Amino acid sequence: MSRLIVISNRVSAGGGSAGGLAVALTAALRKNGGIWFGWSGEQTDEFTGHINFQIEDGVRTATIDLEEQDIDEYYNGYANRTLWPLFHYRIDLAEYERSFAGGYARVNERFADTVLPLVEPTDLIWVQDYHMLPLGEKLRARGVRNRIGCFLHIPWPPRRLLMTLPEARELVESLFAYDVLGFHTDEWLESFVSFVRDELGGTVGDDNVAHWNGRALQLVACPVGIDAQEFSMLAASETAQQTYTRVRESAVGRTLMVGVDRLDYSKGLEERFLGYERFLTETPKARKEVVLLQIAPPSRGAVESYQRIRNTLEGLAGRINGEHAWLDWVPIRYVNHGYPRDVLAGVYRASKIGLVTPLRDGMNLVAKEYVAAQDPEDPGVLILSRFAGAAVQLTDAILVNPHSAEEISDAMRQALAMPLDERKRRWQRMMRSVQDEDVMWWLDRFTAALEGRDDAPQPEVPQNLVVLR
Ligand code: GDG
Repeated sequence: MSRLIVISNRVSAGGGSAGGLAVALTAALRKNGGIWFGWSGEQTDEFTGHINFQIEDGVRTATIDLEEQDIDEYYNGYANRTLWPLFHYRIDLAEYERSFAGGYARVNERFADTVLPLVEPTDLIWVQDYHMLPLGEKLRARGVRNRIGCFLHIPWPPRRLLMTLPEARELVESLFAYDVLGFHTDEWLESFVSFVRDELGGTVGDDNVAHWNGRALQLVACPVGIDAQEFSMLAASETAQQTYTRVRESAVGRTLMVGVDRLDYSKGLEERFLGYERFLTETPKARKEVVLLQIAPPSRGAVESYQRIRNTLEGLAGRINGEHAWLDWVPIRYVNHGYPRDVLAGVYRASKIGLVTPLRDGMNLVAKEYVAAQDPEDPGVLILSRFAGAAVQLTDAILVNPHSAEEISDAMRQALAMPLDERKRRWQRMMRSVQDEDVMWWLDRFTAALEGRDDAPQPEVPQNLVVLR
């Protein structure tokens, strides 16, 4: 394979504490050579285009600093106050400001200008996510003729929602500068197709190639996975085992339910707490037999909607605990900081119920990590939102509508009562999917499409997927 130039908002080369995605991209870059390019996360008084090169875990990284105005308008602005809410179907939270759109365009130009001298003619360029959607177009405008692909890690919104964005049309048109555009699921891909057909007047064939204005864009649905093997090993590590024992002991014989999510309104935490409250009210018998541990490291604290969700959750956890706690039992343990991955693996394994109930999620890797960390002889039950991309693959989870407190409450009762043989049967099927369609599988499929190879491994389609489509 040719050298890869990976471009993403932030660069996180390395294994260890980095997520599966970073591990996979690091592995690909180490194998094929190349560069991982992005924002350093640092602020500078004046943007100079200075690139800081480093070697991290055998991978060459190149980062740039951004000005305060860039960070406000591009990162906190267009990326996280406009596109993130809109693409998660939350037009009530989306803010449409021309200054944000301007900052987004400017930073993408800056990325294009600085990465340009690093690109060699045979390199494959792979842009990651919603921060950099117009980058392909900016690179083409600078004469880049390489194969360029883009993978979107979040959902693609339905056409009518996207139409609320003042720059919707030009944003979608700019995507035709890419050779390949990847989504996690067919649902997101179909929403994109609907926009191309009905708003741009383009065409999309059975081969999923979109045509518009003389350009051809290959669309692929390619669900990201985790490094399942690594995660199962983490779950067997000493730290994980110590954590397992500690967490189990602290639950004193009660069933532990766990949620691990960035503190984000898309993750459905408020609705999850309300579903749990409903369960506590409706199930007095089971009440003191369970504990909910919610780990929610804060993110994007500079954005007001994130400050609001944090306050709401604190209030809600306080109310539920105040109302239902007993002398020796507190129903919700709500933790606002992050833990190393091996600790998380131990927590997942100690929890007989995994709660992954986003209102909308491109994929959701926590669901897959929970499955990979289970004890095959006594696996836990995954309660999963129908609106996470992961629900297409993990059909043996208890699938719920996260907006319905009743469904969440019912699912909790069903999970608590589930016999061991059913838990094993469901887990084995989910584990097979997590292992077979892991992060390297995703990487191979996307890069095969980017290279224009037609030997890309195809997804295994479970029988019941037909219904979901
Ligand atoms: C986006 C899309 C898509 C969480 N808490 C801690 C911690 N985490 C790790 C998890 C997991 C990752 O963060 C979160 O990944 P998700 O997939 O659940 O969600 P997003 O961050 O929203 O990611 C999503 C993903 O991109 C990939 O394409 O699946 O749909 O929204 O790996 O374990 N990690 C550590 N400590 C924590 O406390 N170390």
